[in-house]
Amino acid sequence: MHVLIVDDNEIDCITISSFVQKAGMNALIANNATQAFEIISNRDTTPEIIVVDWMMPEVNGLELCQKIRALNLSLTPYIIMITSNSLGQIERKALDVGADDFIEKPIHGAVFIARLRVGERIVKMQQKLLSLADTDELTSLLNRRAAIKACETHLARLARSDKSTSHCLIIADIDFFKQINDTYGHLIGDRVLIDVSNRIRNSIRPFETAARFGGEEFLIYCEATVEEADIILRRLRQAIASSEYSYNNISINVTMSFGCVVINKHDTKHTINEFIKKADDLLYEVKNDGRNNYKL
Ligand code: GH3
Ligand code: MG
Ligand code: MG
Ligand code: MG
Repeated sequence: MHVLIVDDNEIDCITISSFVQKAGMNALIANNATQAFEIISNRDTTPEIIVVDWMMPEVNGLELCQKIRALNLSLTPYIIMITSNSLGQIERKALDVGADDFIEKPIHGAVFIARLRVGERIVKMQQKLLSLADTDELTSLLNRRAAIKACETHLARLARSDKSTSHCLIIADIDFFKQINDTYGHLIGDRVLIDVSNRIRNSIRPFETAARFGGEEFLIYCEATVEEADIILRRLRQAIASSEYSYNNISINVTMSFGCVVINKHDTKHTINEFIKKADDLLYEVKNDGRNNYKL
């Protein structure tokens, strides 16, 4: 748990950070709003909890709190506002602009730590829900929603990159999967889906995206040139088809068909759905040509 402390007073920063450390959390210190935003926008230090002092020169705690909320961060941080007085409806104003909690100085260590724990509980619940919303329950791969989100992030990165890199988007579909269900039953069908997912996961690098896009349809997104995409596709086809799927006394041969579109920097004005459609059209051609193959 990263806790960002934003306070212009050095002594207060040290006191608060000692409580944060006592709670077993990681303290980050900013003395003003500019420093705070630098820490917040750094992926490695994005804080889950932010402790904001109300009275600060330039941007005060109230404005800072409002600005943080306007960022619409993927994880909404838990904000604790701290002030040395409670005059003029300060508490209500703090909560109104998006603070989750409000504490008056001097800070009582044990109570502050207990309040950090409240923040931690809420952040963890949020993380759990976010992860559930992005994960396919059966295969633990990303689900369709998360796949589109991840592809959009990859695409935005490609649009900004100055290198002549390219990406590839693959739509993969299990061949004659209905027959597997009809012959062996839905439960075996589900186990095949899990094993196919694991073979896909093991065929790509950890930072590349693999998702269950629909029933027995998958999406894979990699950084690759046409030549590299060809190698990836060959590896995927091979990984799926090379060995049998064995469950007790049942042995099943599974194959997959793949359609792949290579995306260059100058293509990035198109939407992800357009690339998916292209990959899907190629997949359809592979199906018509006899399956267990790929096209790009
Ligand atoms: P093709 O080679 O043309 O893709 O044929 P197919 O039989 O794989 O394609 P079709 O679209 O006819 O059948 C897909 C099947 O996938 C039908 C559906 O019942 C099954 N399916 C979809 N989701 C699941 C699931 O979560 N578990 C199981 N066991 N089956 C599923
Ligand atoms: Mg101050
Ligand atoms: Mg199929
Ligand atoms: Mg299908």
